[in-house]
Amino acid sequence: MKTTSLAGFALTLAAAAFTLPAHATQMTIDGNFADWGVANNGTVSGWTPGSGILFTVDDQSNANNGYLNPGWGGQAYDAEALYLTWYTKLDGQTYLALGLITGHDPNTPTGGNNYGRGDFAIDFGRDGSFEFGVLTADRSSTLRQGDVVGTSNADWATGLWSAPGVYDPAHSSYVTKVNTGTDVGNASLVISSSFGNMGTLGGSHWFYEVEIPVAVFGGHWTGNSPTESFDVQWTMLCANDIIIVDPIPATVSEPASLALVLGAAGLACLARRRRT
Ligand SMILES: [Ca+2]
Ligand SMILES: [Ca+2]
Ligand SMILES: [Ca+2]
Ligand SMILES: [Ca+2]
Repeated sequence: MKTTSLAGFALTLAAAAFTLPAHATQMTIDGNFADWGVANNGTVSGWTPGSGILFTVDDQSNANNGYLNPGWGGQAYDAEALYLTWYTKLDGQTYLALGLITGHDPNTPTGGNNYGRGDFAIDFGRDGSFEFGVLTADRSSTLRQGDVVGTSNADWATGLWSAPGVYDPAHSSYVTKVNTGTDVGNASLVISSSFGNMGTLGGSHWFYEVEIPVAVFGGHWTGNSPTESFDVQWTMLCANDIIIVDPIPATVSEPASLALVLGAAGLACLARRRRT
């Protein structure tokens, strides 16, 4: 979901590296984001990760009656930043790593007007159909935190909104957590304790750090690289705010020669046009 930026309340940075380096930095899955190049130093630039990491930043606050997108809730339901990279380890296995910063307390119970944390949702082909979920909590007796689950959209719970600002839980298509599906493997997942001083808008924050062996993706990923474009998104169980990392097609499928011809400026134009 591309967030509309309203001056004075929302800070939106949407940026992506155009290529991942041949040897992207390997992450340590420990709940610490220093290895991503991210810093809670009270500045806007603290959100920006190291080179070779794809990312979206959408830091909001309680301003504007706490409107996020597509719902409300302010800082307590703010999905703030999502980071993505992949790398091949010495064991020859390639891993997809995700980093999420949110103002949503992972321990928020679901009940009354409160909604707990959701799962990471992966859409290969960027066609609105989510092929995999990475579970951030136990969802059934067999689908447990850290599991990677093969899904269709019918396997997912959905949020409270049918469109931005439209409360209609019966018709929401915003996927939130995995109810059912096929356990295809295990990710590493660590959720940090709370921290402050992230960006300039204040509030408490938490960091989710995830590493997924890409072998679980089957034909969607061959060797060191994905075979098709994909999106990763995260939200909480109400889907008040949704954050998406959207690797542009050039990142994963454009021939190197074409990328060289177009250059960074050309790719930026493609990215803008696709988002309109
Ligand atoms: Ca780390
Ligand atoms: Ca946000
Ligand atoms: Ca925020
Ligand atoms: Ca798909």
